Amino acid sequence: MNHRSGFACFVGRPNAGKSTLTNALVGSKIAITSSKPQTTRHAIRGIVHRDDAQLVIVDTPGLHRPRTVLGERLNDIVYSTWSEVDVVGFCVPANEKVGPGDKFIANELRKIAKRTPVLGIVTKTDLANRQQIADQLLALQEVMEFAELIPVSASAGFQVKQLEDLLVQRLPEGPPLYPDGDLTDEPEQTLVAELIREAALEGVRDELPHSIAVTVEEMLPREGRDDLLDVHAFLYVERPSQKGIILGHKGERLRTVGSEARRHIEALLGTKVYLDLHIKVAKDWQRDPKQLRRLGF
Ligand SMILES: Nc1nc2c(ncn2[C@@H]2O[C@H](COP(=O)(O)OP(=O)(O)OP(=O)(O)O)[C@@H](O)[C@H]2O)c(=O)[nH]1
Ligand SMILES: [Mg+2]
Repeated sequence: MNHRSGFACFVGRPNAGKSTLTNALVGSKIAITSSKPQTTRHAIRGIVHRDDAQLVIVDTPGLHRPRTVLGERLNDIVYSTWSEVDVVGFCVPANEKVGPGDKFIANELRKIAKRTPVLGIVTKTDLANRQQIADQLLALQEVMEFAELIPVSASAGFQVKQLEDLLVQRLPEGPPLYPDGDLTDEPEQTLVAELIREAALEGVRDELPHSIAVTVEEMLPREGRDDLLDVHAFLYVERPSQKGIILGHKGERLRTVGSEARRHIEALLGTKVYLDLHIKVAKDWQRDPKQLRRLGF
């Protein structure tokens, strides 16, 4: 049997379950997830290794109507990604109506569908009954023509393997693109910053999730110790009032965020971590190209 290798990408509205599905396929948490829209802010590659294939999944930000420069940047990432992959998965949750946002995405995808196969994926089937899932598959079929249609649940592990097979079938023949065992090509520093941002997203509402950005300034083994890593990070917000919310009463919220993030970082890196986390205000960074560049956008 010939070995296949190549790229797939998941697109869909914010919150459709793209990152959760990516993690389920890779079998490891490489992308952070949350119930807040626009959790993913860059294209994250996750790698699925099989004897007969190597499938690289590119998880992208949710496609949405942009309201800030950041929003425009996020959409640009999506457009530039799906023109470079071998197969696209269009994700729509089973428990939400197919709406104008999905129709907009379908219109965009139709432009590439001649060259690149597009699979229709109904996600989160554990949140819907059989009839709703069947109706959703029909509704999705209305918006564009798909190479395949498949319902999945990343949380329940339903049909994740089947989806993997469908994606692999669309890859060209070729040798592996990444070393055996690599689950992502994200730098450790980026993964750590994302885990901190994920912890900070927990329990915040309204505009605040969008205003949070995290940078890891330094990661160094503690001098004289080989079992402890010092991580120095900044958590950015856009306004002083937001700083107060993140800090919480006597700094209690920030401490919770820090210890939650530390737990995940220790699990990821397999070492003890001392997390030094400070809040900074970067006024309206989402709308300021100069600050966006400094934050890596
Ligand atoms: N019940 C259930 N919830 C799911 C499933 N997949 C994702 N979710 C939840 O849906 C929410 C959004 O999931 P994400 O994977 O972050 O969605 P996304 O499409 O990557 O979102 P953006 O990065 O913001 O575009 C999270 O709260 C997930 O836990 C699923 O199969 N079942
Ligand atoms: Mg995501």
